[in-house]
Amino acid sequence: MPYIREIIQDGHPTLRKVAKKVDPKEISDPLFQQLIDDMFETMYAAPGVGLAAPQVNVSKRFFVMDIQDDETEPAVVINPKIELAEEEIEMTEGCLSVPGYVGEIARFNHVAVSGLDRNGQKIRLEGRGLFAQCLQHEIDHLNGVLYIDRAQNLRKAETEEEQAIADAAQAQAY
Ligand code: GNR
Ligand code: NI
Repeated sequence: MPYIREIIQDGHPTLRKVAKKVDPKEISDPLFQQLIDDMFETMYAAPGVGLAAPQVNVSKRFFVMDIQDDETEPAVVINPKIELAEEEIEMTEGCLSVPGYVGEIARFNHVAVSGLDRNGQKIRLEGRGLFAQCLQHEIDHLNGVLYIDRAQNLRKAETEEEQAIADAAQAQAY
């Protein structure tokens, strides 16, 4: 059964490490599969729209994501690589490892990412808006980067809209 893991917060050294590539042979390991299930459980409970392995104190290059709209499915991306990034814009962002805060950050509005899925098969995800933003945010985590490093006007979430973004899962309502 999946269980909720502890999400580590800004200040924890694991969040600042460059995470290690996953050996494709490890993907079929039941412990790795359990970790993926636990990360989904943890992300949905938070709630959040994405969760990178370093946030549960596992310094490996993969993340789970579910922006919960009609066009996209939950995804696991292992050893992700950005293949396309275009149309830089400013977006409002939050992070489960920096609870209660939001800030503005420059992101690409359209990205494509390749990697492996939980069966070790090659995948390519492409999307816009929150989907693209989330992909970039999760890949930043794998490189030891938090959005607060680059954010403008970092502030405590105060308006309902800001709180929804800080409480993440509701972010797609915008
Ligand atoms: O749940 C999340 N919501 C969110 C909203 C705007 C921009 C980025 C995100 S990612 C965040 C979950 C998280 O911290 N993932 O690493
Ligand atoms: Ni985050």
